[in-house]
Amino acid sequence: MRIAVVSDIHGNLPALQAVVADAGAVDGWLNLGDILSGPLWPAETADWLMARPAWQTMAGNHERQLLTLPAARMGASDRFAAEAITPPQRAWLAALPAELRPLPGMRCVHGTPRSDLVYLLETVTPAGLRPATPDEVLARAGDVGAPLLLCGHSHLPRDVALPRLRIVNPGSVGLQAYDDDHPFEHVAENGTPHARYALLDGEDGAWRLTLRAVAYDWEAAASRAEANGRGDWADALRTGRVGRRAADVAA
Ligand SMILES: [Mn+2]
Repeated sequence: MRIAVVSDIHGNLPALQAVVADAGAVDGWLNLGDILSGPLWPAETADWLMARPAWQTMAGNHERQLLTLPAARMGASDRFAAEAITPPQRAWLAALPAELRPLPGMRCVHGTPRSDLVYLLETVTPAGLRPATPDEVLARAGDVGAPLLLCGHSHLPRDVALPRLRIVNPGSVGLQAYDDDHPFEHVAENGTPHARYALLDGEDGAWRLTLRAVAYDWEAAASRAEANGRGDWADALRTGRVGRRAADVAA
């Protein structure tokens, strides 16, 4: 059995299509949320996913935010997506579950089992982002009830093996770097513009993981971000590193 895992697509449809082409024939797709928000192709990405009902898709914090926050309190990425999507697309988002249990022994969350805003495998400090310690990971994970936990949110591909729990973050399909100021200023950077995702091969809990990095037309995505006033996204899409900061470009 081969399962493909994606997360944090963020409206980057060409990156998603390149990932799908790279994966080839698989037995299932899991999508861990943060699907549309950003200055790229939110409506087109929604249509593409809505046409694939066999995919198991869940919501992330950005789906929750763009469905529930008043426009004045939304960040620029959520606002762009909220203004771009149609009522049927909004209804599709609203019906997405907040987590998935796609197979026995496998559980999927966006951030941690308790929060879609907390990184599971990284810790934010006043000095920036660092890998979480095993004790921090276990405290945030709680009683997972499954030996394999899949998570997203930080955009950083990781495979962390603890004594009775393996945690995999497939990385982000659509955005390889960003900056954030909660609870402290920090950046997440993968260092190259390639779309990230994961393949799981195996049966009955003995999964073999492959973390993939896929080339796509990131210049087209960066140009679109630039045209939509998001130089921070354009820099991140072209390089996988933070250049211009979100606070410096977002209205
Ligand atoms: Mn997220």
